[in-house]
Amino acid sequence: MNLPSSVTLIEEPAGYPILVIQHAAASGRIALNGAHVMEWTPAGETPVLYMSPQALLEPGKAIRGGVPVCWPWFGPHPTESDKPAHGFVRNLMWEVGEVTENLAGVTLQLHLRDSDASRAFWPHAFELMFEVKMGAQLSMALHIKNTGTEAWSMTGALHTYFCVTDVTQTAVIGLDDAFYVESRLSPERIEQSGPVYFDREVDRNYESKETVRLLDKAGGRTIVVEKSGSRATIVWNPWIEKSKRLSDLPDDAYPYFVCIEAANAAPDVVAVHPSKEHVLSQRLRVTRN
Ligand code: TA6
Repeated sequence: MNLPSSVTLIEEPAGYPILVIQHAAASGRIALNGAHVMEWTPAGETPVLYMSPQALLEPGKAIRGGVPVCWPWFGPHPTESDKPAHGFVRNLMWEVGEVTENLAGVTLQLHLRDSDASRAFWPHAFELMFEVKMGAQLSMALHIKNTGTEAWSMTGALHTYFCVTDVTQTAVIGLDDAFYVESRLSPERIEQSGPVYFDREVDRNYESKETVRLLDKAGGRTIVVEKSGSRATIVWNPWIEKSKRLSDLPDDAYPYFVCIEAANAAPDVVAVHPSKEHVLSQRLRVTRN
């Protein structure tokens, strides 16, 4: 593995490889388990991605925080409840491809293709290439290629956990007038009016392609989330009761993060034909209020 000077590979804990980025523009960490961006801290900023202090760092387990890569389905498996939520690629070990650096930051490519392990969950042939550009901004692009002979359909998400200082003083701006469904509880489409605020569990799938802003009023900053290849934006905070049900999240952690997820989620289901590619991507940046 040929790594530039600002990137090192560690095992922490043993048997759990993590790429550590220390660049003048930003620092960060990416676990090879799930090609999971765990940390991104632009120079002069505080961490942008939330990581649970109880996150499990074990091969085959999803990490509570950072940016879980959810694919080839978002949420529960549509028909088979015994399959893992949010697909299986966040639980598999990815391979490191090209890693380069320049004055702006570091570009890392990670790869995953179908295998006996993947076929245990999903019968199709695929190649994924996840490209992460880490610097003053953070860009992530999931390149999804159908290497088989028949078309298949997918959903997925870049399930990003953002640090906030106080979720009750936080708003998501940019979804005004978009329709959403809540928590998969009901198919009722509700129209958003104004910013999204948090005073209960919020678990919404918005029909939106738009850039959104996460206004962390108490923290004095705004995180801008631009995206492409996505017509669904998921907004989630578990609030009190759901937090208690998540063993890898402290009960009192819910005030300190919001998930905003660039997604392909029903009704935004994507068909990929043989030799064709779909790209789901997002770009994050931080501004001071
Ligand atoms: O993106 C929101 C959501 O679908 C919530 O319903 C909640 O389940 C969250 O994902 C976390 O899912 P996970 O499988 O990572 O615990």
